[in-house]
Amino acid sequence: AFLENVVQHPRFLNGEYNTSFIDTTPELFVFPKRKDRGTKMLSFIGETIVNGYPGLEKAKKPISDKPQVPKLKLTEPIPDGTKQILDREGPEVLAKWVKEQKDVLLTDTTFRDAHQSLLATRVRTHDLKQIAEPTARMLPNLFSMEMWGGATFDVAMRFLHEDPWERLITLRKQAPNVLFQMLLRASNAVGYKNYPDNVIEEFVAKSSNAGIDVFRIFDSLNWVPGMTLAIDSVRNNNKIAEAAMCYTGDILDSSRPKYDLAYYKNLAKELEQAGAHILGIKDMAGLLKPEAAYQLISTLKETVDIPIHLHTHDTSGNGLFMYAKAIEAGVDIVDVAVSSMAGLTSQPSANSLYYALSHSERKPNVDIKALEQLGEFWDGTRKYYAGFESGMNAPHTEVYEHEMPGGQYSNLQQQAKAVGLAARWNEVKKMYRTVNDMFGDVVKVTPSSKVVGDMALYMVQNNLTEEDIYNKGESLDFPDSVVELFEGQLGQPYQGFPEKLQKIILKGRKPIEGRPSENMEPVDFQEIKEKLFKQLDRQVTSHDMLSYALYPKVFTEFEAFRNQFGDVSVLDTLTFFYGMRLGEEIEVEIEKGKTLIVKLVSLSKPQDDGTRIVYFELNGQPREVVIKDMN
Ligand code: 3PY
Ligand code: ZN
Repeated sequence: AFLENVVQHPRFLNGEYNTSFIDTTPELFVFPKRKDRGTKMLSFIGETIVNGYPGLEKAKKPISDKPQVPKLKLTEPIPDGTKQILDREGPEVLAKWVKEQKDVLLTDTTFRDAHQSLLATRVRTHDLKQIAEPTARMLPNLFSMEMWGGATFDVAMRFLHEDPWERLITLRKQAPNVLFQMLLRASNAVGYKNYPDNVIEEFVAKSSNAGIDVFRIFDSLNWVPGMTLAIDSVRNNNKIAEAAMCYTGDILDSSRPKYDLAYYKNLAKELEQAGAHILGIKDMAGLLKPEAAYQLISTLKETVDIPIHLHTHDTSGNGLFMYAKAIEAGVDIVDVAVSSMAGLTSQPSANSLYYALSHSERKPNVDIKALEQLGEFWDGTRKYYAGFESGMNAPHTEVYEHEMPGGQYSNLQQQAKAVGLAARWNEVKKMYRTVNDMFGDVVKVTPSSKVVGDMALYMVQNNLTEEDIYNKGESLDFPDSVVELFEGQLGQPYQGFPEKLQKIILKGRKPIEGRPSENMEPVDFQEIKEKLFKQLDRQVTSHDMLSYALYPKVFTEFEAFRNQFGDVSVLDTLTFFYGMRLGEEIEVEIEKGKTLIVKLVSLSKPQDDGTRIVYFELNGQPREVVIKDMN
């Protein structure tokens, strides 16, 4: 067992050991306890049957056909792609290669932003891994697949009870040919606040090891000093630093000159100088209009030497028209999603773009039949997640007014519901814009967008108008996130904070002006390791340490959950969300070659103590679990 621990240890596998490895790695001597995976799993299924999945309306388990996975010859080698260029030649050569391509290149966001924006980030690894290899085989000419980052890290642990690192490693094995891309919130990593510098460095290093090749780095206030450390870290790992500027406002609206063409031109130059291999334009709300896109891209192509990668959300319905103009102006790469996961708050459809550009010089090199087959798979898979749909079912031009990012719309709606403001959602949206203007017209993207949302909810909930804030702000208790923003804890907005409001919000506290992380102690990973080792009573990996450093509470709860229910990522998605029907039998592959057969036999009425007994058969043997009925 000791030897087994050694050879399976992540540090051993990563080659990060030296002669003191055995001495300094106490977890090698911890041998796994016999755990009854079957019982843990039945407890989880029983819990879901009795109490439902938190956040989903309790409903009968839907009957659904298995989504069609395209049939492919899996014995043939997976064709080489951009990943091989990077690995062989490095990021500079890759960037040069991108610029030389005549056809527009594509990033497929289906595995990340598309479901973050349409389905509250809830798509599980179980489904992603059905289609990762087919995607790699069928779309080997993609520039990249966006896999990770943004909200996936947090949501994976918090709601899906699965390890985001395991997801990345699993998918990487299945798609070895296309660059994997992630969204990195610069000094906020994959969280909502600034972290110490060594957390960012360590996070980038380990994400690179685990499979990320392209890091799209942005700062939620477009503040370059907040981005340089992340850019440097990516470069140090020989990966691709895509430094992104977040697009807000409208460069062609002369009544709103703050974010004009000159602003983006300067920013682009600064990012190139800061070491970007690629310039990203992150149109997180989908505000970039077609003619503005043409002018922006034409100007930037003359301003910087690095390739330009454009990201948008199709909320307004103008996404493809905008892309057409950007492509005409020479943009190198655009973000799209597979048809059935595209449109509305997600990215424009790859399939539609293919047809829109047929007979054009820049037609993407992509197999439309493959896209259609992948679309079929996703059409079926999306149905599993119907409970997380936002209800938006037509293009939504209001976005030009409220400017809410695609990924925030349904989230803020949920937040509003949770505080009893469901019926006042329209007011919240209007207030969101009012708050933007009060804050001095700020860039709104995670986490700054969350602050604007928090303030809007706060004002609607307390029936406060803009005047109220100025007149009686002294006596108001503002949300923490708002105070922190005005303190400079997320960095500095372009042209500074509005002074009058800042005074009201800070109530005499002094704001900081430098990088928030400058004054932070580095995280002591050794200390975390020892702490977790005691707490978890198992091997602690560098991934565990990072998850903890970023999300201590979420990680701790995730571990407690896993202790109680085991690894629930092995369950199929409908069972995970809805439990089982009476008499139903399912197969669960708990590890390669080891399958459990679970049958739900019956369910007792609530007993005097409020519990119910759920009767199963596990591999033909009767088993029961007792679950407290919370309804
Ligand atoms: C995120 O940071 O999660 C985003 O997707 C921002 O648009
Ligand atoms: Zn996005």
